[in-house]
Amino acid sequence: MQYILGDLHANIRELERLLRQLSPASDDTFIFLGDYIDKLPHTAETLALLHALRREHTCVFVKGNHEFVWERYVLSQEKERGDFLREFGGREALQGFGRDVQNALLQNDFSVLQHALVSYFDLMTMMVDWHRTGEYLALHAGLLPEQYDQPSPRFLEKNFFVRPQDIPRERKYLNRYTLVAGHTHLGTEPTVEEGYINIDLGAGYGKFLGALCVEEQIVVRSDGEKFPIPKPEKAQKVL
Ligand SMILES: [Mn+2]
Repeated sequence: MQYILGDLHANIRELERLLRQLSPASDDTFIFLGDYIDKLPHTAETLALLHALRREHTCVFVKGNHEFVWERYVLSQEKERGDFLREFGGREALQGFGRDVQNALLQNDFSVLQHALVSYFDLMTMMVDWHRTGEYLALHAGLLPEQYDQPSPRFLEKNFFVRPQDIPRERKYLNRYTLVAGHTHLGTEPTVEEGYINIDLGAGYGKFLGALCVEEQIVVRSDGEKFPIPKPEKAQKVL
């Protein structure tokens, strides 16, 4: 089986609950949709679990906007990126790291942050912008209209931030693939449209984590609830 998992935001409790629901076999694949940390404080434990999972399973780590920003901030030393992290959960992410590391985010001390978050930046070296599997294109947020017919879209910053209302959700990528995205928490049940499925079930807000099972066309929520993805209605054949 292949499972596409929504935004984690360090919600290790829901990740562990969901893994218990899935009870994965060793040849199962996990495709994560990004935003691994920030908002909740369990950074180190979450990253350790992700590294453990990738040793036992094939894992695909899609990059989220939080990874995009942390990378630009710490590795490219773009100081102005710190504002986003301080506002959207970076301070919570560093709660378990002690005062010096927490201050490093206030003072743009990149070497301290790079050292503290080494397992995060290790994971980032494996990340991809998007991943195609079955009839799905897994990505963090969305495509831009001009990318819908590009076989290998090159992501821009906007791809990691785009909101559902700005996505042509009835349109399929390459006329074939439905986008599977997170990034915007729309509700505690998946949102399913012709060309767009959202599985951010709110783990970053203390709610649920969801996994779309590619083969079974079902979303499993971390509390065990299951949501079948309705098959697209076939066009009526005119006799
Ligand atoms: Mn996001």
